[in-house]
Amino acid sequence: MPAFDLEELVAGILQGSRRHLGRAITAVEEDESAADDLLAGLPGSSNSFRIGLTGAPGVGKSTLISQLVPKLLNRGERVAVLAIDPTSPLSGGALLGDRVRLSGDLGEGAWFRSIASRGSTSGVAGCTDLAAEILARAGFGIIIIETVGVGQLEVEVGQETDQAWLLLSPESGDAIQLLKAGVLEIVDRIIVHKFDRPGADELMRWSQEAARDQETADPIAVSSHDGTGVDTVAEELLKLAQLHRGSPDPARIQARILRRIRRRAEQVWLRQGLDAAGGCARMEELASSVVRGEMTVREALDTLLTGPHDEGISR
Ligand SMILES: Nc1nc2c(ncn2[C@@H]2O[C@H](COP(=O)(O)OP(=O)(O)OP(=O)(O)O)[C@@H](O)[C@H]2O)c(=O)[nH]1
Ligand SMILES: [Mg+2]
Repeated sequence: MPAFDLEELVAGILQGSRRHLGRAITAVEEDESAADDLLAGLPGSSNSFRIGLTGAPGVGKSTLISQLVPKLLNRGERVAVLAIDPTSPLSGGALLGDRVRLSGDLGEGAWFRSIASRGSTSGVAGCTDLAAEILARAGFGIIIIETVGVGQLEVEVGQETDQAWLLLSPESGDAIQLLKAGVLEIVDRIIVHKFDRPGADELMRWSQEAARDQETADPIAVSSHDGTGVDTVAEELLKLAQLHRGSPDPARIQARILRRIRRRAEQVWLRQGLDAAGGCARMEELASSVVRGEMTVREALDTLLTGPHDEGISR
Protein backbone atom coordinates (compact mmCIF):
# COMPACT_ATOMS: atom_id res chain seq x y z
CA MET A 1 0.00 0.00 0.00
CA PRO A 2 1.49 3.41 -0.97
CA ALA A 3 2.49 5.84 1.75
CA PHE A 4 -0.18 8.30 0.73
CA ASP A 5 -2.90 5.83 1.62
CA LEU A 6 -1.43 5.26 5.04
CA GLU A 7 -1.33 9.00 5.66
CA GLU A 8 -4.92 9.25 4.62
CA LEU A 9 -5.82 6.41 6.95
CA VAL A 10 -4.04 8.08 9.87
CA ALA A 11 -5.82 11.37 9.20
CA GLY A 12 -9.16 9.56 8.99
CA ILE A 13 -8.59 7.64 12.22
CA LEU A 14 -7.61 10.85 14.02
CA GLN A 15 -10.92 12.32 12.89
CA GLY A 16 -12.75 9.29 14.28
CA SER A 17 -13.59 7.66 10.96
CA ARG A 18 -14.59 4.03 11.48
CA ARG A 19 -14.17 3.28 7.80
CA HIS A 20 -10.53 4.38 7.93
CA LEU A 21 -9.97 2.39 11.08
CA GLY A 22 -11.28 -0.73 9.36
CA ARG A 23 -9.05 -0.14 6.36
CA ALA A 24 -6.02 0.41 8.58
CA ILE A 25 -6.55 -2.96 10.22
CA THR A 26 -6.95 -4.60 6.82
CA ALA A 27 -3.64 -3.01 5.78
CA VAL A 28 -1.91 -4.54 8.80
CA GLU A 29 -3.58 -7.88 8.15
CA GLU A 30 -2.11 -7.85 4.64
CA ASP A 31 1.32 -6.56 5.60
CA GLU A 32 2.51 -6.04 9.15
CA SER A 33 5.00 -3.40 8.08
CA ALA A 34 2.06 -1.04 7.33
CA ALA A 35 1.79 -0.70 11.11
CA ASP A 36 5.09 1.23 11.24
CA ASP A 37 3.68 4.28 9.48
CA LEU A 38 0.25 3.92 11.02
CA LEU A 39 1.56 3.81 14.58
CA ALA A 40 4.08 6.56 13.92
CA GLY A 41 1.20 8.78 12.82
CA LEU A 42 -1.11 7.87 15.67
CA PRO A 43 0.03 9.41 18.91
CA GLY A 44 -1.34 8.46 22.26
CA SER A 45 -1.27 5.68 24.68
CA SER A 46 -1.12 1.99 24.20
CA ASN A 47 -2.54 1.85 27.66
CA SER A 48 -5.88 0.30 26.93
CA PHE A 49 -6.73 -2.96 28.60
CA ARG A 50 -6.64 -6.09 26.44
CA ILE A 51 -8.66 -9.05 27.61
CA GLY A 52 -8.49 -12.34 25.75
CA LEU A 53 -11.49 -14.66 25.93
CA THR A 54 -10.76 -18.10 24.65
CA GLY A 55 -12.53 -21.44 24.66
CA ALA A 56 -13.73 -24.32 22.55
CA PRO A 57 -16.07 -23.64 19.64
CA GLY A 58 -19.62 -23.05 20.83
CA VAL A 59 -18.76 -22.45 24.49
CA GLY A 60 -20.56 -19.11 24.18
CA LYS A 61 -17.77 -16.55 23.84
CA SER A 62 -19.60 -14.32 21.37
CA THR A 63 -22.86 -14.52 23.32
CA LEU A 64 -21.12 -13.43 26.52
CA ILE A 65 -19.26 -10.65 24.71
CA SER A 66 -22.49 -9.36 23.19
CA GLN A 67 -23.88 -9.04 26.74
CA LEU A 68 -20.75 -7.50 28.20
CA VAL A 69 -20.25 -4.80 25.58
CA PRO A 70 -23.44 -2.80 26.35
CA LYS A 71 -22.66 -2.97 30.08
CA LEU A 72 -19.15 -1.65 29.52
CA LEU A 73 -20.47 1.07 27.19
CA ASN A 74 -22.95 2.13 29.88
CA ARG A 75 -20.01 2.66 32.19
CA GLY A 76 -18.47 5.10 29.74
CA GLU A 77 -15.95 2.74 28.17
CA ARG A 78 -15.18 2.55 24.46
CA VAL A 79 -14.93 -1.13 23.61
CA ALA A 80 -13.43 -2.89 20.61
CA VAL A 81 -13.86 -6.59 19.90
CA LEU A 82 -11.42 -8.50 17.73
CA ALA A 83 -12.58 -12.00 16.81
CA ILE A 84 -9.78 -14.17 15.55
CA ASP A 85 -10.84 -16.09 12.50
CA PRO A 86 -9.62 -19.64 12.88
CA THR A 87 -7.61 -21.03 10.03
CA SER A 88 -10.33 -23.30 8.71
CA PRO A 89 -12.44 -21.86 5.91
CA LEU A 90 -15.30 -23.95 7.34
CA SER A 91 -15.68 -21.44 10.14
CA GLY A 92 -16.98 -18.76 7.79
CA GLY A 93 -20.55 -19.33 8.88
CA ALA A 94 -19.83 -19.00 12.57
CA LEU A 95 -17.95 -15.77 12.02
CA LEU A 96 -20.73 -14.32 10.00
CA GLY A 97 -23.01 -15.24 12.89
CA ASP A 98 -20.66 -13.43 15.28
CA ARG A 99 -20.72 -10.38 13.12
CA VAL A 100 -24.47 -10.28 12.95
CA ARG A 101 -24.88 -10.72 16.70
CA LEU A 102 -22.33 -8.11 17.61
CA SER A 103 -22.78 -5.47 14.98
CA GLY A 104 -26.28 -4.44 16.14
CA ASP A 105 -26.98 -0.96 17.46
CA LEU A 106 -24.02 -0.64 19.74
CA GLY A 107 -23.23 2.92 18.70
CA GLU A 108 -20.01 4.81 18.20
CA GLY A 109 -18.39 3.55 21.40
CA ALA A 110 -18.18 -0.02 20.15
CA TRP A 111 -16.26 -1.58 17.34
CA PHE A 112 -16.24 -5.12 16.06
CA ARG A 113 -13.84 -6.74 13.68
CA SER A 114 -12.70 -10.23 12.76
CA ILE A 115 -9.08 -10.97 11.89
CA ALA A 116 -8.04 -13.68 9.49
CA SER A 117 -5.20 -15.83 10.70
CA ARG A 118 -4.08 -16.97 7.25
CA GLY A 119 -2.82 -20.25 8.62
CA SER A 120 0.20 -18.91 10.45
CA THR A 121 0.40 -18.72 14.20
CA SER A 122 2.91 -15.90 14.28
CA GLY A 123 0.85 -14.13 11.61
CA VAL A 124 -2.25 -14.06 13.72
CA ALA A 125 -0.44 -13.16 16.93
CA GLY A 126 1.39 -10.30 15.19
CA CYS A 127 -1.68 -9.06 13.48
CA THR A 128 -3.76 -9.22 16.67
CA ASP A 129 -1.13 -7.29 18.59
CA LEU A 130 -0.88 -4.58 15.94
CA ALA A 131 -4.62 -4.33 15.36
CA ALA A 132 -5.11 -3.98 19.13
CA GLU A 133 -2.40 -1.31 19.23
CA ILE A 134 -4.13 0.67 16.47
CA LEU A 135 -7.46 0.37 18.30
CA ALA A 136 -5.80 1.54 21.50
CA ARG A 137 -4.40 4.60 19.72
CA ALA A 138 -7.86 5.21 18.23
CA GLY A 139 -9.14 5.56 21.79
CA PHE A 140 -10.69 2.20 22.66
CA GLY A 141 -10.05 1.67 26.36
CA ILE A 142 -11.03 -1.99 26.49
CA ILE A 143 -10.15 -4.42 23.72
CA ILE A 144 -11.75 -7.85 23.89
CA ILE A 145 -10.02 -10.53 21.83
CA GLU A 146 -12.09 -13.65 21.09
CA THR A 147 -10.11 -16.72 20.08
CA VAL A 148 -11.56 -20.10 19.27
CA GLY A 149 -10.10 -23.33 20.53
CA VAL A 150 -7.51 -24.26 23.07
CA GLY A 151 -4.25 -25.03 21.31
CA GLN A 152 -0.94 -23.46 20.37
CA LEU A 153 -2.57 -20.69 18.37
CA GLU A 154 -4.74 -19.50 21.23
CA VAL A 155 -1.82 -19.65 23.64
CA GLU A 156 0.18 -17.37 21.37
CA VAL A 157 -2.67 -14.98 20.86
CA GLY A 158 -3.28 -15.08 24.60
CA GLN A 159 0.21 -13.70 25.13
CA GLU A 160 -0.80 -10.55 23.28
CA THR A 161 -3.33 -9.67 25.97
CA ASP A 162 -3.10 -8.25 29.50
CA GLN A 163 -5.37 -10.99 30.85
CA ALA A 164 -6.34 -14.29 29.25
CA TRP A 165 -9.60 -15.86 30.42
CA LEU A 166 -10.80 -19.32 29.51
CA LEU A 167 -14.45 -20.22 29.08
CA LEU A 168 -15.48 -23.76 29.94
CA SER A 169 -18.98 -25.19 29.74
CA PRO A 170 -20.44 -28.35 31.26
CA GLU A 171 -21.31 -29.74 27.86
CA SER A 172 -17.91 -29.36 26.23
CA GLY A 173 -16.25 -31.89 28.55
CA ASP A 174 -12.78 -30.60 27.75
CA ALA A 175 -11.66 -29.63 31.24
CA ILE A 176 -9.37 -32.59 31.90
CA GLN A 177 -7.87 -32.33 28.45
CA LEU A 178 -6.98 -28.69 29.13
CA LEU A 179 -5.32 -29.54 32.37
CA LYS A 180 -3.18 -32.10 30.58
CA ALA A 181 -2.30 -29.69 27.79
CA GLY A 182 -0.98 -27.16 30.30
CA VAL A 183 -3.37 -24.52 29.04
CA LEU A 184 -4.48 -23.59 32.53
CA GLU A 185 -0.96 -22.47 33.33
CA ILE A 186 -1.29 -19.47 31.02
CA VAL A 187 -4.89 -18.66 31.91
CA ASP A 188 -5.56 -15.85 34.37
CA ARG A 189 -9.13 -16.85 35.13
CA ILE A 190 -11.72 -19.50 34.32
CA ILE A 191 -15.31 -18.63 33.45
CA VAL A 192 -17.68 -21.54 34.02
CA HIS A 193 -20.10 -20.64 31.27
CA LYS A 194 -23.58 -22.03 30.49
CA PHE A 195 -24.05 -22.29 34.23
CA ASP A 196 -27.73 -22.98 33.50
CA ARG A 197 -26.78 -26.38 32.06
CA PRO A 198 -26.63 -29.68 33.98
CA GLY A 199 -23.19 -30.53 35.33
CA ALA A 200 -22.27 -26.89 35.95
CA ASP A 201 -21.82 -27.31 39.72
CA GLU A 202 -19.35 -30.12 39.23
CA LEU A 203 -17.41 -28.15 36.62
CA MET A 204 -17.36 -25.21 39.05
CA ARG A 205 -15.86 -27.35 41.82
CA TRP A 206 -13.26 -28.70 39.40
CA SER A 207 -12.42 -25.18 38.20
CA GLN A 208 -12.11 -23.87 41.76
CA GLU A 209 -9.63 -26.60 42.52
CA ALA A 210 -7.67 -25.88 39.34
CA ALA A 211 -7.63 -22.16 40.21
CA ARG A 212 -6.31 -22.92 43.70
CA ASP A 213 -3.58 -25.10 42.20
CA GLN A 214 -2.57 -22.40 39.74
CA GLU A 215 -3.02 -19.65 42.35
CA THR A 216 -5.27 -17.69 40.02
CA ALA A 217 -8.43 -15.72 40.80
CA ASP A 218 -11.64 -17.57 41.65
CA PRO A 219 -13.61 -18.85 38.67
CA ILE A 220 -16.85 -16.99 37.89
CA ALA A 221 -20.12 -18.84 37.24
CA VAL A 222 -21.87 -17.27 34.27
CA SER A 223 -24.94 -17.90 32.17
CA SER A 224 -25.46 -15.61 29.23
CA HIS A 225 -28.95 -17.07 28.91
CA ASP A 226 -30.32 -16.24 32.36
CA GLY A 227 -27.85 -13.43 33.11
CA THR A 228 -26.10 -15.09 36.09
CA GLY A 229 -22.66 -13.61 36.69
CA VAL A 230 -22.59 -11.31 33.66
CA ASP A 231 -22.55 -8.20 35.88
CA THR A 232 -19.74 -9.74 37.94
CA VAL A 233 -17.68 -10.31 34.80
CA ALA A 234 -18.29 -6.72 33.65
CA GLU A 235 -17.30 -5.33 37.08
CA GLU A 236 -14.16 -7.46 37.20
CA LEU A 237 -13.15 -6.28 33.74
CA LEU A 238 -13.71 -2.63 34.69
CA LYS A 239 -11.67 -3.11 37.85
CA LEU A 240 -8.82 -4.76 35.96
CA ALA A 241 -8.91 -2.12 33.24
CA GLN A 242 -8.62 0.63 35.86
CA LEU A 243 -5.84 -1.18 37.63
CA HIS A 244 -4.01 -1.68 34.36
CA ARG A 245 -4.29 2.00 33.42
CA GLY A 246 -3.10 3.05 36.86
CA SER A 247 -0.12 0.72 36.92
CA PRO A 248 0.43 -1.33 33.77
CA ASP A 249 2.61 -4.39 34.22
CA PRO A 250 5.95 -3.32 32.68
CA ALA A 251 7.18 -6.91 32.32
CA ARG A 252 4.13 -7.90 30.28
CA ILE A 253 4.37 -4.81 28.09
CA GLN A 254 8.09 -5.31 27.53
CA ALA A 255 7.53 -8.96 26.61
CA ARG A 256 4.91 -7.90 24.06
CA ILE A 257 7.19 -5.30 22.49
CA LEU A 258 10.03 -7.80 22.42
CA ARG A 259 7.82 -10.26 20.52
CA ARG A 260 6.79 -7.48 18.14
CA ILE A 261 10.42 -6.65 17.35
CA ARG A 262 11.42 -10.30 17.08
CA ARG A 263 8.58 -11.21 14.72
CA ARG A 264 9.43 -8.39 12.36
CA ALA A 265 13.16 -9.16 12.54
CA GLU A 266 12.50 -12.83 11.82
CA GLN A 267 10.58 -11.93 8.69
CA VAL A 268 13.49 -9.81 7.46
CA TRP A 269 16.09 -12.42 8.41
CA LEU A 270 14.15 -15.13 6.63
CA ARG A 271 13.90 -13.07 3.47
CA GLN A 272 17.56 -12.04 3.60
CA GLY A 273 18.73 -15.58 4.34
CA LEU A 274 16.66 -17.03 1.55
CA ASP A 275 17.85 -14.40 -0.93
CA ALA A 276 21.48 -15.06 0.05
CA ALA A 277 20.99 -18.79 -0.44
CA GLY A 278 19.51 -18.39 -3.88
CA GLY A 279 15.82 -18.22 -3.03
CA CYS A 280 13.05 -20.81 -3.22
CA ALA A 281 14.14 -21.87 -6.71
CA ARG A 282 17.50 -22.94 -5.30
CA MET A 283 15.80 -25.00 -2.59
CA GLU A 284 13.62 -26.70 -5.19
CA GLU A 285 16.70 -27.48 -7.28
CA LEU A 286 18.41 -29.07 -4.28
CA ALA A 287 15.30 -31.06 -3.38
CA SER A 288 15.17 -32.50 -6.85
CA SER A 289 18.88 -33.43 -6.60
CA VAL A 290 18.04 -35.34 -3.41
CA VAL A 291 15.18 -37.11 -5.19
CA ARG A 292 17.54 -38.07 -8.04
CA GLY A 293 19.90 -39.61 -5.50
CA GLU A 294 22.67 -37.09 -6.16
CA MET A 295 22.89 -35.94 -2.55
CA THR A 296 21.43 -36.50 0.88
CA VAL A 297 19.11 -34.08 2.62
CA ARG A 298 21.97 -33.18 4.95
CA GLU A 299 24.23 -32.35 1.98
CA ALA A 300 21.46 -30.32 0.37
CA LEU A 301 21.08 -28.35 3.59
CA ASP A 302 24.83 -27.76 3.90
CA THR A 303 24.95 -26.60 0.30
CA LEU A 304 22.05 -24.24 0.81
CA LEU A 305 23.42 -22.72 3.99
CA THR A 306 27.09 -22.49 3.18
CA GLY A 307 27.81 -23.03 -0.48
CA PRO A 308 27.93 -20.41 -3.20
CA HIS A 309 24.94 -20.99 -5.46
CA ASP A 310 26.71 -22.29 -8.50
CA GLU A 311 29.03 -24.86 -6.99
CA GLY A 312 26.81 -26.50 -4.38
CA ILE A 313 25.41 -29.48 -6.22
CA SER A 314 28.77 -30.89 -7.32
CA ARG A 315 30.18 -30.83 -3.76
N1 LIG B 1 -27.49 -22.87 27.73
C1 LIG B 1 -26.73 -21.85 27.35
N2 LIG B 1 -26.42 -21.70 26.06
C2 LIG B 1 -25.64 -20.66 25.71
C3 LIG B 1 -25.12 -19.74 26.67
N3 LIG B 1 -24.35 -18.84 26.00
C4 LIG B 1 -24.41 -19.16 24.70
N4 LIG B 1 -25.18 -20.25 24.51
C5 LIG B 1 -25.47 -20.90 23.22
O1 LIG B 1 -24.30 -21.55 22.75
C6 LIG B 1 -24.22 -21.50 21.33
C7 LIG B 1 -22.87 -21.00 20.88
O2 LIG B 1 -22.72 -19.66 21.28
P1 LIG B 1 -21.61 -18.69 20.67
O3 LIG B 1 -21.69 -17.44 21.47
O4 LIG B 1 -21.74 -18.58 19.20
O5 LIG B 1 -20.31 -19.50 21.02
P2 LIG B 1 -18.78 -19.14 20.60
O6 LIG B 1 -17.96 -19.67 21.71
O7 LIG B 1 -18.65 -17.71 20.25
O8 LIG B 1 -18.63 -20.03 19.32
P3 LIG B 1 -17.49 -19.93 18.17
O9 LIG B 1 -17.23 -18.48 17.89
O10 LIG B 1 -18.08 -20.66 17.02
O11 LIG B 1 -16.32 -20.63 18.75
C8 LIG B 1 -25.39 -20.61 20.88
O12 LIG B 1 -26.43 -21.46 20.44
C9 LIG B 1 -25.78 -19.89 22.14
O13 LIG B 1 -27.16 -19.55 22.17
C10 LIG B 1 -25.48 -19.94 28.03
O14 LIG B 1 -25.06 -19.21 28.94
N5 LIG B 1 -26.27 -21.00 28.32
MG1 LIG C 1 -17.84 -16.79 18.55
